[in-house]
Amino acid sequence: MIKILGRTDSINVRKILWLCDELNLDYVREDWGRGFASPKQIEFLALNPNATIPVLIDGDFILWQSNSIIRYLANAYSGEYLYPKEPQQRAIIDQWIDWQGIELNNSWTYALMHIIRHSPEHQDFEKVSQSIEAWNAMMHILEQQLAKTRAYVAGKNFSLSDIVIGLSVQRWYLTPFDKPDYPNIKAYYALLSKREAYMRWGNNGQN
Ligand SMILES: N[C@@H](CCC(=O)N[C@@H](CS)C(=O)NCC(=O)O)C(=O)O
Repeated sequence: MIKILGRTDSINVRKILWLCDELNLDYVREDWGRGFASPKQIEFLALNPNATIPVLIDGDFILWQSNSIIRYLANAYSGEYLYPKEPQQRAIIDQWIDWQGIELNNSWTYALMHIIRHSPEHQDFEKVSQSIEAWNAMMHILEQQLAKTRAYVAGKNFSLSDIVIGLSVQRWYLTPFDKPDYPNIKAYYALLSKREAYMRWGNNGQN
């Protein structure tokens, strides 16, 4: 049985929950992280020395890093339609998954911590506006990509990259600041919203 450690209001946990629904996988989940059991406990650190959620436990196999976990689940549980083995198709999907985890995620951190989390360590207004500018610039890159595909991030088919980017689009819409009008992102959001699992874990009001 697959076990997922992490609270459901975490964007990185929801990547895994969404994928499990797409793959019809059964799992059990335990609440860990902010507001629940602390990932700094020794018991948790033995599973993930970073003290972050999510962690996946599959039998005696333990894995952390949300984007690695979704790749593993797609590989292990008949997810080839979401993560094709053909090298170039896979590389493009990986490119966008890594872009989400590195570039996009880094752009929003300061703004999110200020606007949504009200973090006392993120009160420098200059840095907030730089973060917003960087975040919108990243979303412009996504807008241009979606203008080319006219469907999903990596092409005409829904893939693993849409899980990480779809949740990120939801975060961008839900965080209040001035945003450019990006019609292709809007259409993408509407397209993803036709999926039951996105409505459950993505477009569900959670930032
Ligand atoms: N790159 C990591 C980031 C993990 C991460 O930062 N998780 C956040 C929640 S989204 C966390 O553990 N926060 C601390 C907490 O909830 O106690 C991943 O994708 O798994």
